[in-house]
Amino acid sequence: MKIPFAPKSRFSLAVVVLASVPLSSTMALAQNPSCAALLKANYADVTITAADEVAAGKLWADEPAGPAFQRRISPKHAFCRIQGVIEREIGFELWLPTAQEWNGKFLAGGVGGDAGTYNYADLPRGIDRGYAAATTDTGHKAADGNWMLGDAMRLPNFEYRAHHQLAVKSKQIIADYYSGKLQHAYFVGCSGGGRQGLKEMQKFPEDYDGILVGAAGPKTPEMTTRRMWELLLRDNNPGVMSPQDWTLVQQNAIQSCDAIDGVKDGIAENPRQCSLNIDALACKSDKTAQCLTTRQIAFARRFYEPMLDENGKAIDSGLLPGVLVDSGRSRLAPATFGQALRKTAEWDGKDFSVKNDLPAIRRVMPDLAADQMDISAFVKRGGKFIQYSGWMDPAVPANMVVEYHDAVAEAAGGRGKAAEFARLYMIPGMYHCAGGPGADRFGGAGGDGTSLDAQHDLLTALEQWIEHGKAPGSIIAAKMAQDKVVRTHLVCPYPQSAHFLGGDPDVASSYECRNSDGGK
Ligand SMILES: [Ca+2]
Repeated sequence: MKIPFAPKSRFSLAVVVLASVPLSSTMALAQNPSCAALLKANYADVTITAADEVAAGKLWADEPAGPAFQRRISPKHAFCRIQGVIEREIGFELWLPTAQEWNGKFLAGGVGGDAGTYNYADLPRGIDRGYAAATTDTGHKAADGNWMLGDAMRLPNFEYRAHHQLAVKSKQIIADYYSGKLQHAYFVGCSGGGRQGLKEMQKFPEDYDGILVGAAGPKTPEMTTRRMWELLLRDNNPGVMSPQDWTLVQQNAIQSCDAIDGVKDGIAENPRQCSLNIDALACKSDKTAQCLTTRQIAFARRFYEPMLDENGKAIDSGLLPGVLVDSGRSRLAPATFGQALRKTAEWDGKDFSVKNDLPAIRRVMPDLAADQMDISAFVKRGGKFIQYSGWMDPAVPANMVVEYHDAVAEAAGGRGKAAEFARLYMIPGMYHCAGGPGADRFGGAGGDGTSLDAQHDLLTALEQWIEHGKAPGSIIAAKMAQDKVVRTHLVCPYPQSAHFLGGDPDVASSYECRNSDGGK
């Protein structure tokens, strides 16, 4: 169904008017389509609950300073804000720039964790770049801690359906609103939002031309199992390791490899070259802040080694040396194994078993995994795919991200083939999506880079690749403090990493990209 105004006839009327007025009046031609009229629009399975004109810079009150992806930013440009529901529960927002400012493109923003919220960082970013931009809560609200026990569609909506629906419905509304052809569609997201992007690329290759995802866990069932296993391991062994002890393990590992990149700065460019070296930390006599007991060493080692099931079978590749073991409590893991699997909100974790629970969750949530290696359908359409992740991410193990990239490359016929459509940037010293000692601002999900060119902003790099055939190379990431750049760093496309050449270690131009074997 079309919305109840006829943009085409309106525009032809404008052309008639144009013929009889001076040229300077043509700016008035591209009037905005009616935002309010969308309230009465009729799209199958879509309920539009609000359609409001928002003036430039007037969406939210000022937000306190913090990482861009946690802020709610008011677009600097006016737009039409649509809020609505797809099917029964898939909440969504679609923001439409003015007809004059629309760049002919669509940008969707994913949301992380257990979703239930909107991506209010990439939507304003999209509007200010001229995109029609959309986001979905994936079919439930974060305020409902027991959402997995509700409507039967919530699990498949969360796994993959909501974002496909968002893409399909948004494209229909955009086409009608502007009465114009959509040129390109992009997806950006981090963490759970990254997984949503992988899923779109794998399952609905026609939805997006460009996918930009960070900290995207392809093997989410295994990753969620690890989160649960870690959580229970800590709960069942309270106080074995203090936060200072974990930091000791981390710093000891970083020291083993820090200088390999040419500069001892506390950051390992490629932590795959590091060793855990944990036995060297054994106390000679009494426990001090600088050493660990035998029990502590055995306990800590389990977090870094591959997770084993009850039969001793390795389920993953473990955490890299130098990663600080996360002491946070996942909400998603207990909900997945309690609510989704055992259909209860009261699960205490006592009967958790890696051997049984991992296959069970694969059965109950068959589309939670986003590890399809063959993405040829996406590639054949001209699709391009940029992935990034923090080498020091404790939640989405870096090994898992790298292994997926390698598997996609292998399925495509080798690294050379994969380079035609895929890039992976592993960010030294960065934690989950952002944060950590490394430079973490480069225009991934959550906000623009320090300038809108392909070297400082990954979304621009993806646009350039798709729209102008310019393949991305190394990028320059910035470390921010109080909204000022305090350091820049060269980030190389995997499998390369940056090597220090001399000069100021806090400036990207003091580095060059090399392969791990030293070659360029
Ligand atoms: Ca270093």
